Amino acid sequence: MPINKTEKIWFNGKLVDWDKAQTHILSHALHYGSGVFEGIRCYKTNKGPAVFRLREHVERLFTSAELYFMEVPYDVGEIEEAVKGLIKANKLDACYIRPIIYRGYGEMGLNPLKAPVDTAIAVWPWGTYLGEEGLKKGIKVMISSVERFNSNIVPTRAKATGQYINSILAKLQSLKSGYDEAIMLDNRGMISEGPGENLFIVRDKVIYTPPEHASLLMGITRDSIVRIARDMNYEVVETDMDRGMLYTADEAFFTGTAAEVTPIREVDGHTIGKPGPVTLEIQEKFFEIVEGKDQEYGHWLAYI
Ligand code: PPE
Repeated sequence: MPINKTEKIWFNGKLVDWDKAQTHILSHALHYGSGVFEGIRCYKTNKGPAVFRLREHVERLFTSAELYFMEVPYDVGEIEEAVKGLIKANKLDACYIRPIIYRGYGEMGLNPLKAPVDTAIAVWPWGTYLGEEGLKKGIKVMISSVERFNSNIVPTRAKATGQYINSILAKLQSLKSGYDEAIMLDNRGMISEGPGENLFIVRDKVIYTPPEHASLLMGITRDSIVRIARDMNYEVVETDMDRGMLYTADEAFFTGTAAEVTPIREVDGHTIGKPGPVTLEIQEKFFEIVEGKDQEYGHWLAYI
């Protein structure tokens, strides 16, 4: 998806011009994937721009850094303020937010401890991740033969740049096979998640989603949807799922910061159908909440 250029980028504590936010080609992270990042969204509300669950995202960023022994010269509060200040400086009322902490230029080789740790935050207006049409009508997915890594390979709790080559392979396989997106299985053959999304299914009005031990990233949208659905009196069950459970689901949808709530209409040629009532109800509620129209969840929004 194209990046829509804005004016400023926050880079190691300073606001720099977009085109000047550059790094050396011998940066450690470019060679070894030694960076951690977040994807956060800021929505337009009638009280101005508001960032959805900013605290939780920044905390996950620090958890990711810790898992890779990265010493971050900022704290959670400073990064939160930096995000807000940057959105203000770029005069945006809605945007995607991409903080990244990475091992920079100075050392080569697998011991990264002496390489500098650089921190940057970029913000730009970003549309629907899986297409406007996908969000409305649902997408076509395949179960990929690319297996999801497990936590004995790389920490599944971390959102590290290098970990995404696994996702990219699954995604490309699905695109080259004529699908919109992939679903990956874990090392036991149980359903894990999409390359950049968590998965939910609905059966007889009960909502199911794979558990953390299925090697998935514990999505903040996933957590939000579980809570929203329970507040709407749905039963939500975290359980291992095999592919048959997915193929025969009444409804299925992906969640994620970028993907928001995207319905799935087909898996490996099995028709799930057009977005169903539970998916649509949850999707509608999600957008009401992020757009500041539901006071009950007001504490999830950080106003600029
Ligand atoms: N699983 C993975 C592997 C993942 O990357 C994401 C977010 C999720 C689940 C959902 O997590 P959350 O956003 O906290 O609900 N993927 C981010 C990056 C996507 C990209 O293409 O880059 C995102 O949605 O921002």
